[in-house]
Amino acid sequence: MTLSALQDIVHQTREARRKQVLPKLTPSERDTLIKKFHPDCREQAYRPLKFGPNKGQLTVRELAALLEGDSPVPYDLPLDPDHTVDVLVIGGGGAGCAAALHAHKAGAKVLLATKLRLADSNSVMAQGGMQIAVAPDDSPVQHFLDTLKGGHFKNDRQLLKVMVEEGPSIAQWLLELGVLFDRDTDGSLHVKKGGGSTKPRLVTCSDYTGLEIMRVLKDEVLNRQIQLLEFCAAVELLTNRDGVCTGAVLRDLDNKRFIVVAAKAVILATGGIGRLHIQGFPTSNHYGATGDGLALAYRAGAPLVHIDTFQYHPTGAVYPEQLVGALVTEGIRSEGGHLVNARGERFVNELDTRDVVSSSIIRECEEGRGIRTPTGRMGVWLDTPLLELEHGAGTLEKHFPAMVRQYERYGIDIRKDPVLIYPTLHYQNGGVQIDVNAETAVPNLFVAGEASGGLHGRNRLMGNSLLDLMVFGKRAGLTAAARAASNRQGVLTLQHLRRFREEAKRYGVTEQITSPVILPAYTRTQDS
Ligand code: MEZ
Repeated sequence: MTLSALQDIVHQTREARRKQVLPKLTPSERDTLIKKFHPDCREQAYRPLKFGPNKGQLTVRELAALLEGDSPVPYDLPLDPDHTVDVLVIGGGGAGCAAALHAHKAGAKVLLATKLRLADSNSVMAQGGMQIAVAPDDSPVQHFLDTLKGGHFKNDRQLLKVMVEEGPSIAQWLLELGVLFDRDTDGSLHVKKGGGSTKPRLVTCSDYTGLEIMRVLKDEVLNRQIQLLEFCAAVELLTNRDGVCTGAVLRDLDNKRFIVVAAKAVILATGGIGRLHIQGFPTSNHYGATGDGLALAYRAGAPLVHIDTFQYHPTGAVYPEQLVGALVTEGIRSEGGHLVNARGERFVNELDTRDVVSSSIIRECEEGRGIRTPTGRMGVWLDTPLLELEHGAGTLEKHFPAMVRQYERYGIDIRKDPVLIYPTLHYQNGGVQIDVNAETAVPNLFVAGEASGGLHGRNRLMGNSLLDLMVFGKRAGLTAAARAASNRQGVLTLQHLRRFREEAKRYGVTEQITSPVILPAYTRTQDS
């Protein structure tokens, strides 16, 4: 059957579906669904870590290999610093920029190193908004409760309290810097409702919220002339003899040489892990999302949390082939878009939490109610034309201009035809354990943004990531600057690496990958 013949069922069933009210799943139905169909629950995808701070804990095989991998840095590398700074920020996305800006404003000498270009990150690709309790009938307490429920009550409550309480001041900061959030006709910030939330709480910039925020933050980093090293990937941390972080070794990707940075505090803001393609999943993440900071922190002795849970965003594009894995924002479902199976039926409350919605889509496909794409993948429909019917012609162009264009390039008009989607690897729910100031168990080593863990529990709510990285980027930047002001530069050693290598040997781990991997294998040329 042609794609357009398959699409007919969506058009034919639209009117009837509009009237339908879907019953809510009970907590036990939700649990059963997740256990049966969520990729986190596939036992064969996991193995225990053989050594290191999380020894014995289960994680996916791809992450286990990364964490147990060996450093590319030789133990006898001369450690004469090429740069000496107060605060070294590693990562040029939202968390890295926020950290660098706040540390710099507090008076620290800051170096921001990033393995691609400034702003090449998942932050720039965030589409559907940022959760902040700014609406008059909303509150940080309500935001706290929604997030806790969404995270299956496994969230670190101290981190969560800080995030929701500081949200409104972050919105104010971004507005002052010049971020153009969407407004209602009375001038107040427009808010949208995301999955798992009881109130509309997403502040947005159409469907390119992250791009707009990063436009401003990137500009700010450049305008303040913060020292910047692009195409320099962090490959190892440096510590003193007591295990305190004292700097990092970078790899200059252009000149293929190591760069040694001495720093009184280091902030890892290296983002996510999607490009490890856990369980073979396509990803919505940018090419640099290879979990580098996790490996570095682990080798230096920092424990990770929630390393067995990942977020598969329900609506990744699954057709056309060029878009496979790309994010189709939850904003479409926030505005009423239906998920529809091959029989023309809705099968889940589209605004349930992502783990529930993704599990339902996988169930439909595994139980024979999915649609085979022309390139042989499975998916279900997202009824985008419904938004034109519900909210008026022009809605998609007005609220989702990026998506309209993204599909137009491949001859698909989402105003007229539904699109095929399937869950895509989107986010690591866990990461390096931090305290409320974003500091890890390794003194003077901070982690902010997606590389950190605990805040989101076992399932992040839409829009909480952009807020997370602003709040903890700021806290990391300010605390690191204060630490730098009161500390001397510590000696640079690779002793933690020697210990790590000895431990690997003791536990018989000899077949190690080189870690971090820096870029996915399919992007590497022979000489890189
Ligand atoms: O926070 C997210 O992951 C997000 C806003 C994604 C989206 O669907 O747009």
